[in-house]
Amino acid sequence: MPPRKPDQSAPTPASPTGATGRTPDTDPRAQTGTYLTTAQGVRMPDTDHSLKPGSRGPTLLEDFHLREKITHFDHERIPERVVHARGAAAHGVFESYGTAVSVTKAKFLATKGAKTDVFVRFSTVLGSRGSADTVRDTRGFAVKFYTEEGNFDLVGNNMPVFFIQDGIKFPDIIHAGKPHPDREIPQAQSAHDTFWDFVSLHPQATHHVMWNMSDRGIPRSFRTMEGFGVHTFRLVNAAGETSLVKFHWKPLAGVHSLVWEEAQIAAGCDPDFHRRDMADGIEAGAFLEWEMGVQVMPDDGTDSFEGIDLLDPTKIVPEELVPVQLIGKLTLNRNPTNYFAETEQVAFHTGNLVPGIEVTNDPLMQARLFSYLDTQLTRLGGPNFSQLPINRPHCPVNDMLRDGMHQSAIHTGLAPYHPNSIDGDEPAPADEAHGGYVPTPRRVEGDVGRVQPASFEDHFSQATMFYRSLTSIEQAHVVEAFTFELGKCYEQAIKERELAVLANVDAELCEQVAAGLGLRAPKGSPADEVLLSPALSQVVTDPGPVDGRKIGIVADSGSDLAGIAQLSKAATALKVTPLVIAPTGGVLKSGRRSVTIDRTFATARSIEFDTVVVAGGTTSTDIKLILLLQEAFRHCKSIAAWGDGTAVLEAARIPLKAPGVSVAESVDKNFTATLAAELGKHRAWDRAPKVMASAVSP
Ligand code: HDE
Repeated sequence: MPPRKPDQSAPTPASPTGATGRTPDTDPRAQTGTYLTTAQGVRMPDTDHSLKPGSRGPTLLEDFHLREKITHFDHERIPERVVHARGAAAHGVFESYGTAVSVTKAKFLATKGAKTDVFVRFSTVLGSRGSADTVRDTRGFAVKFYTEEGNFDLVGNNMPVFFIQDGIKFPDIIHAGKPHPDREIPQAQSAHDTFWDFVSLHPQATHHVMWNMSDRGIPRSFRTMEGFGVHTFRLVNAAGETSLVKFHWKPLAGVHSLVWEEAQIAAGCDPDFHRRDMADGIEAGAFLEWEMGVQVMPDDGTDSFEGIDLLDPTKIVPEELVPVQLIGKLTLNRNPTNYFAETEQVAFHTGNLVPGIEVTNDPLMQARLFSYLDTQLTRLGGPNFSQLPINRPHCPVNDMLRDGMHQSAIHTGLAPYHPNSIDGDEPAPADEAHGGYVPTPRRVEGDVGRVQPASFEDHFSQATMFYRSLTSIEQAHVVEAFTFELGKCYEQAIKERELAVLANVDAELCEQVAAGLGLRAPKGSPADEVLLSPALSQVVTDPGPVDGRKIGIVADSGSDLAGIAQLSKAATALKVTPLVIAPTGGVLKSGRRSVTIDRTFATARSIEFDTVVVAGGTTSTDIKLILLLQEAFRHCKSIAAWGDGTAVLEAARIPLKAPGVSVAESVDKNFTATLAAELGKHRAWDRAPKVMASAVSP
């Protein structure tokens, strides 16, 4: 073979901000040099005044600095994602337990102890990029694994099922869920006519709608969300044996949600509630953690398991039938440096697969395999977005793709085609033995038609299973959510049609929603007996971990500062953030002790705290504090006080004997242990029936 041309030496590498490797500062994330320059590196003496003839003259076209500055600004935005526009992300690591070796040859899963870099983006589906975090919606849970065999993207959600069974309906459901096309309202909501028009006309959406109307639609935090790959994947092990698999993410912090009123308050008080929570948690060392799990079903040629069609994305396989086996741990431990460069420009794609992980014929999955790359060509402005730092694989790439907008690689060689006799016939195709992605043969045959299997026609049995597997408080929340959302619709026919759908899920559910709407409950034919799946409920009786939670400590000038210091220390040791709330900002002092105030009564709102504790000696009864305590009580959060701080609770009319209300003489080990246990249960749900029935003050 002739050698490569001798004059094709590599150019001196320079980062996008001019680092050439010759300066001490070669970090491509950083700006280089200390002087202000143009994009061409020319130093500028003034960036505050445009170039004019005389101080009152018009601006000159020759002002290259002005033109460059404004032109670049004019193009700072890229199209937001058509769905999942609102998102937040973090870097981390995935460590394999090695237990998946029996089902997959994918090295990052099969090798015990293997550590793989990841970037994970969480999102809502419907809202625009600037919409609120806490709206009722499905959440995206997209994980990019930078494996040694190439990038694998698991582009999942926090719910295991989807609204539609065939990807061709995706534009329809999204057009229905997005704001109305005339006034562009409501933003980031499903509580409007077009959404309920669509889902009431599509019984296939029922199961997913049940999840959205449940507490899963309003997560407490990204760290308390479960994640699901949704579709069934085909995994292949080193011996070539295949299995059908559903992916799960199990949060170590447990699965917890907001209550609806909290979600609504947060949407106004802190629209960044979830992204702030994640960023603050990581900064405080309370990393977000999940275990990855798989449900493994035999690949026996039927693509189904015990009567459940595994190609139907509106169905789950209950964990009681097929347990989730844990195969690794994900830890998110680093915040992005730049939102746009990383979170906005990251491009996930269900077609980013590595050897050992394959797709199935799920018709929703099939459409996704087309959609992601396609949408990204527009969103990221051309075909070279895989070269962006956040999208680059962390393994060798030699792809023969050339040119195109924003090409940033300087390819050498003359023969980007295969085979060639000029560039040493490189790159060489890799067979399976050399790590090539060789799909397992799967036979496909049939008469072409716009058809679906009969097994896709059961739309209700799993919706019924989901509802009946919830605890009574969770069911009450589902009833409230349906009543709220349908109550926001104007068209009577839509409400009635959705009630007819609910009548096929559960008669009592339908009756309660109908009562709330002031309508008659239609008769349906819900399943009498369904398998119950306790794993679907998120209410816990045993306290779980409390990492990343927030405790509000109410104090004023008379408070017991030693007790506050002790409580803060105990909280910090549990990776819980203590925040002192006082009438004004500044510092509280007593003798030689001082405590910094984190929030004032004006800046604090109950939604920020998982627990509120009134310090001994506190006497303030400011109306904003009373409101804060009453909200925390209504939202079934644990509330506590020590010493004469209990008087403040009484002023807020909080019954000291109500479930989840703890009082003590002083801060001691018992008191902090009780608080940790209450916090670990997430809410005092025993309080809920009375609160909901307005049977207790406030
Ligand atoms: Fe997506 N989806 N989707 N989706 N999806 C996108 O890709 C699409 C579906 C999911 O944080 C888009 O780059 C179709 C199911 C997440 O960047 C787009 C269908 C699930 C994210 C797209 C589905 C998802 C997206 C928009 C039906 C859960 C955000 C921008 C066939 C398993 C990823 C983009 C991120 C984003 C298409 C259904 C999850 C348009 C056609 C089911 C988490 O390509």
